[in-house]
Amino acid sequence: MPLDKFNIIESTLREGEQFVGANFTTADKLKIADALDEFGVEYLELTSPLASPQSRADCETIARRGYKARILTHIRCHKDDATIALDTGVDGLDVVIGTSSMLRQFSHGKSIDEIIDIASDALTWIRAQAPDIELRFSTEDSFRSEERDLFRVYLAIDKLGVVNRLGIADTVGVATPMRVYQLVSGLRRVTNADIEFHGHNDTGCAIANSFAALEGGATHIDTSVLGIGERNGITPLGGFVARMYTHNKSATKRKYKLKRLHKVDQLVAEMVGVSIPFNNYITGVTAFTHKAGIHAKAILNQPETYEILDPRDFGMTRYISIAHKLTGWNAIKDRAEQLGLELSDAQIKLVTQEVKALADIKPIDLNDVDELLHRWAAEADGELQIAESASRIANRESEKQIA
Ligand code: HCA
Ligand code: CU
Repeated sequence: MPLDKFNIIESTLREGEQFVGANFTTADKLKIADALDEFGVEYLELTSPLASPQSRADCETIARRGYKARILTHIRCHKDDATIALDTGVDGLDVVIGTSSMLRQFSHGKSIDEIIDIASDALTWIRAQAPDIELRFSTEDSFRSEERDLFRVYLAIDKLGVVNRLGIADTVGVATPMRVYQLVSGLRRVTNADIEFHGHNDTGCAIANSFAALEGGATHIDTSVLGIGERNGITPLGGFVARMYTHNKSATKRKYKLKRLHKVDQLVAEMVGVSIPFNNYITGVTAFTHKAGIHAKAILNQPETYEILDPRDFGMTRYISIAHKLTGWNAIKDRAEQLGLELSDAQIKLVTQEVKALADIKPIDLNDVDELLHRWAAEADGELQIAESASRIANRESEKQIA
């Protein structure tokens, strides 16, 4: 399957609500849902309607709002949960049950056989109630589950023919891309169902793991804005989109309104009381900032030399930092041109040396560079005037002599 056929299940309104700073009001949720729908994600996943009366009302409101994105809610593997969830009018249910020995021992206490029985019963019942709903079954903490247990569960559920999608969850962020690829491609070989991957980012692998899942045959990837979620969260929407843009620029540009990403990141950052991290994918303040002279020179000639993402596609702008000791004369020359100052290359090289010498003594900023450039330009101007008047005088002298 080509990797461009993937779907984003945007879970800011479910996993993201599990972020410690998130406390979304109905109005907040609608703003987030509107922004994500405009951006173009294929699905929005919402907190279970059983979480609170407001959560239930919000599910109903969002399900009725007429978004292009399909609306899902996330529930435990219980018929009672499913009944309430179906009543909200959502397009699909994401059903989850823990399969790892940890969760079996310390959470629900069920054996694998019991899990299969409970899940088969609940899922068959849900399908009977709602023949057209999108139904997903996922195993929580899949990567600390015995692989043979996992496959027994997935195969038993798949065989029922009632679910559209099987989910794999790296609940604790322990997986690596190779493991994800291996597990997803193993599952791909035994099922025709869609495959979803949900990856936590505890060890920084969430984006790479999501990509490896697609390479292994997954069809759906869970994200949240800025990656917010339990602990340090899951695959961030922006970082995942950066990865997919790099894989296939035109397909990703067609799928999503990339210029809206900054607004989405900013909106959610403000709502949960954080700033967009300086080194965030695409929207971080340094994401398109270049510094070293060698980089600056090449960037000025051809941005692709050091940029795999075109900032313009995301409505962002490139910045070349020139006020430091690593600067180079090409960048200083570019700045002189921006300021409309005429200096020869030899003069620009001397200014560059002065900038470096000054930066060795103290931290400097663009004003210091500009001041040096202006001073040099004024001096150069002065020298030119002296030279011009000297040549005019010399000319007059020689005219006199001829006369
Ligand atoms: C959690 C549940 C979950 C569910 C993922 C899924 C996880 O622990 O809060 O339904 O695919 O990380 O396992 O978010
Ligand atoms: Cu999770």
